[in-house]
Amino acid sequence: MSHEYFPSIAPLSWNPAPSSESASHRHPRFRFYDASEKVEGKSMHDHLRFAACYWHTMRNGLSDPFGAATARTPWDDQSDSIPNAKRRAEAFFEFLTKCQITRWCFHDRDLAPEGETIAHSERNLDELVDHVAALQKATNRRLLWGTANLFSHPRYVHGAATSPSVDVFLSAAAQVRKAIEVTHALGGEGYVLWGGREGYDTLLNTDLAREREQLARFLHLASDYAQSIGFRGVLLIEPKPHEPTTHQYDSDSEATLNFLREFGLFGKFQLNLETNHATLAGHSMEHELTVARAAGALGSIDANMGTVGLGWDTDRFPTDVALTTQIMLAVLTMGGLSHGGLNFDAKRRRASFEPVDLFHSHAAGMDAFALGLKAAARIRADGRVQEFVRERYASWDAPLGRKIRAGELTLAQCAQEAANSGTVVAASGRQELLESIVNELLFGA
Ligand code: XLS
Ligand code: NI
Ligand code: NI
Repeated sequence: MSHEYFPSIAPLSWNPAPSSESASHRHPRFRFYDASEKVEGKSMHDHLRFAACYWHTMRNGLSDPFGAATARTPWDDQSDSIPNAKRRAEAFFEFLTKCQITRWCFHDRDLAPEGETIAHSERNLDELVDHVAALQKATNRRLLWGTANLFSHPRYVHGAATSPSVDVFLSAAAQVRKAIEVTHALGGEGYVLWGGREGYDTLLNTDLAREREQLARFLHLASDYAQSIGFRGVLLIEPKPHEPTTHQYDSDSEATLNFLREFGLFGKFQLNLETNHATLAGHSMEHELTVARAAGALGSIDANMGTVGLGWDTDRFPTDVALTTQIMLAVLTMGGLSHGGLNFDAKRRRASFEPVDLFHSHAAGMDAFALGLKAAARIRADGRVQEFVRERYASWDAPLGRKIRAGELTLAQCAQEAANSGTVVAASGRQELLESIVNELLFGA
């Protein structure tokens, strides 16, 4: 890379000293993320497995439904040309390197412009894939996951796999076949399917049962294809309850896992969970993570957060330490993200439009996760919360509880035991005390 795209930005480093620079002059840096620092015997870098996404970082002009794009992107002439697409990729890999982000994610159409025909689109993509393969190698970055954009083009207006028209299903199949192939070629650790328009707006025009079957067929085809080309990465589904459709079929962890079970897909796919999708579904992120973990299906995380009071996917950078603590607690409890990562599926606010804000925003998210990781490790080392949970269920580990769990008692025998044991005494759940212990471990020191 001869040309420098962010000449005024020095590579970010860890500098824990409080800054005397005013916020308007401050250079991006990390106050809490020290890639090499060990937590529970493993480096922060290896715990957190950060990734940046190509779509928000390079392709989001920050327009909103009421106003035009504001992002300043001097490297981008806004054309659909291949040279412009290549420049963007070069700027992106410089950004990743300076920001100490080792991994990245993309949609096929973020990277290369769609052509007139499928063959033309594939040629465009191949040209860009060759280019980013060289950039990956030169900068020592890795692909966390790839995906296909099956929601922007007007042909997908009624859905992709769940379209009422076979020809749309076929277009989507062509796109996913190619996207899996290039993800494999780039050494991707995973491949994501987010059902952007796999849902409906009104049942007056929709055969729901048929559409769910179509989606299942599509997922079988994708999984079979990935196998057939020797793709060893993990296939991931990203639940979201709505937006853009009113009802999306893979609405949350539980619904998606049940969908997989119903159609013989369980075990073939894991979940990629996104905080703002969890909250749109009316859940906390820790609920979604825990449901997936209980099924052994937590694959990867799209790290962002919503905005209280705004009922849409605002994709803010995750700067809330209470949130990052809960996420890292789930990750540590699981024993780490083996093939997944923390992908910043996040965008700067429309008013943070300078190139340097790309660095500030990612650094803010990385620092929040560094703090969350350490806080989660403190909660685990302290042990009071986990001990409380263990004790709360202790009767299930005593002989009678074990027998019931093993299916050795009938309902009538349970009733007899109840009669023998007399009055039931309930114990307090102590929620507020536990919340206070967590606060003590977050902020006490
Ligand atoms: C949109 C989704 C999308 C997926 C990839 O809400 O989060 O960005 O992560 O298609
Ligand atoms: Ni996402
Ligand atoms: Ni999203």
